[in-house]
Amino acid sequence: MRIVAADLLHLRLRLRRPFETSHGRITEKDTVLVRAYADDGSKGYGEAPAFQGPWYDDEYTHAVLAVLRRFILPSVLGRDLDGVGSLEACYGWIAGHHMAKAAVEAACWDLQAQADRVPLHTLWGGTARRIDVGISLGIESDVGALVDLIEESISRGYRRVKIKIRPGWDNDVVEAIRSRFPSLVLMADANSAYRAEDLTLLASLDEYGLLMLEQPFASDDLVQHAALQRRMDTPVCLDESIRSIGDVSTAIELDAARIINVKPARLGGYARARAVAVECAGRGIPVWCGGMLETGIGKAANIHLSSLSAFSLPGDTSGTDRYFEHDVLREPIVVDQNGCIDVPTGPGLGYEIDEPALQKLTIAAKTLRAADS
Ligand code: OSB
Ligand code: MG
Repeated sequence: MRIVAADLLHLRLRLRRPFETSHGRITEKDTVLVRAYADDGSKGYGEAPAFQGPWYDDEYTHAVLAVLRRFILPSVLGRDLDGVGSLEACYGWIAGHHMAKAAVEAACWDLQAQADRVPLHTLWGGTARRIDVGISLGIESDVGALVDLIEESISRGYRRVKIKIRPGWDNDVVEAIRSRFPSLVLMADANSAYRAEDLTLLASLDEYGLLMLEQPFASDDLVQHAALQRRMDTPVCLDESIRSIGDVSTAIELDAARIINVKPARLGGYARARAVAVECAGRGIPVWCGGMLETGIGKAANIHLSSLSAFSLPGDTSGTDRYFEHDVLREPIVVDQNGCIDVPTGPGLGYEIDEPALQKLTIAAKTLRAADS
């Protein structure tokens, strides 16, 4: 396979509802799409779902665009690729920039799956026909608003709810939600908002029977996560801390996490995400597929990945209708009344792209070509 050209697309999508985490609130989501053209004329899509600012991790929209344009795409364009496995030889020398790399890698997987006429999950060994998903709800102005959102989510079929917490929006909120929804499968995500002195407060969340507590401390502070895990029965889950297989080994060695959030974008692509998931499953650590408020293109690939047997917990792959007014797929991704999404069976991503809609959402575009094509 040879990639002869690629469109680098910067999209801006208005969120249906502002999304607030411990880092602040966003009302629109930027994302970067790579549309890669193979020498046989086929098109593959990949998404780098970084945010406008570097608050989740150190990547952000304009950094993704710059590194793709200056380094990653030039390293790939025009090269003879023996499948996705050859990408490492092209851009393995580039440090970091996992989300940018993940977009190119996903586009290559899409091209390869289309060439083989199989859905992505077949290339990855995924076997589930439908996947369990949940919904991640942001911080609201008051608990009543969050209760309403949870009720609406349950009525739409979601059976696992994640709420965001931060100092001042934690214990009381979890207590109120738990008393209102005694049997709900509930979890909390702090996006690194806590410090060592909060250990006792966090350990007291044990009484609410959470499915897990996600990333309470800084991404580079595994020792603190281990200290908390020693003091609580609720499994600690790591998100931001996990960027490689090595990070998984360190976390397990330290008993800093008993569950891992596998995000292909953060990990640098689907091959690495799959390797992390398989490693975790082999070591008895349940995994689930996280989300980055992706468009349908990113979510579609995540659905295929989630069909691997290692993914034993519901992921943050909600229906496309919950994120944006207008998405980039012709048909929405829908969650059924059992909180499940059907894994598509068509070639590649298995969903059709709505090109006119995609174009309307694009605020900047640049085409890169192989130097010799
Ligand atoms: O930490 O999982 C996270 C959204 C933006 C940044 C970080 C996170 C999230 C979510 C929502 O929790 C996931 C989704 O529904 O895409
Ligand atoms: Mg998280």
